[in-house]
Amino acid sequence: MQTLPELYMLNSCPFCWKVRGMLDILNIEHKKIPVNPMKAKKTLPSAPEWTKSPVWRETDGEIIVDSTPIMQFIDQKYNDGALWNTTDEARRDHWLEWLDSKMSKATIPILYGSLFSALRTTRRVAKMEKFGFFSRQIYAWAGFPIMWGFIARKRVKKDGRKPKQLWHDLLDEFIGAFNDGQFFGGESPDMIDLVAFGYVSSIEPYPQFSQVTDHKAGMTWFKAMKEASKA
Ligand SMILES: N[C@@H](CCC(=O)N[C@@H](CS)C(=O)NCC(=O)O)C(=O)O
Repeated sequence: MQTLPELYMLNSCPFCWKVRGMLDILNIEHKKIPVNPMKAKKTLPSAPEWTKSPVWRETDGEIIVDSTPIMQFIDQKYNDGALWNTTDEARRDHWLEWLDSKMSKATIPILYGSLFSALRTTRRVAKMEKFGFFSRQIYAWAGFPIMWGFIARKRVKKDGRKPKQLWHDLLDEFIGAFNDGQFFGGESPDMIDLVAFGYVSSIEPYPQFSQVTDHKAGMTWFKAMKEASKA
């Protein structure tokens, strides 16, 4: 009998961090179930239709997939939709789309964009994940050429900016969209803050995060978000 809702997740997955930030801020008791990406088809309750992480499973067995819909579901069920509700839907929808298309694509360049950073990241990932020893080794050593060789290099080249510059530009743009208050949502965070917080948090465990921490306004917001999730 499942007594708590479950989050199927991967520590290295930025989309999972989006949901994790929301669970922290709303203080929702849940169980985290690590997913071994090489066994996702067997582990995820949404398979075979959906084999990506995160997946959310309610205690009554209801399954929700895809990070943004999961966040909307959780906000609705546990929080009366207060994080999603706004008086300016066009602004919210525009920035949600911006985050899920632009910021989401910036995590791979900073983590895997150079040979050295890709090596550091894959080894850190292998340490951080909870799946078995052999899977972790395969992930670390096979993941590295895939992430660096095929995905990250292409993305960095296409963008033309160094990953650090890309992040500073993104944070300038995001913080520039704030009205009054220290959050996108004003005096307190809203769904858009949480989506951005998830993407930024997903790079925090890695040494490359130091390239982001010298963005002053970005870090002031990031720290305020952390405080909000502890409160
Ligand atoms: N749009 C999805 C993307 C999720 C996603 O791509 N997750 C990755 C891990 S970071 C994954 O599970 N990839 C495996 C696959 O694509 O089969 C979301 O926001 O949840």
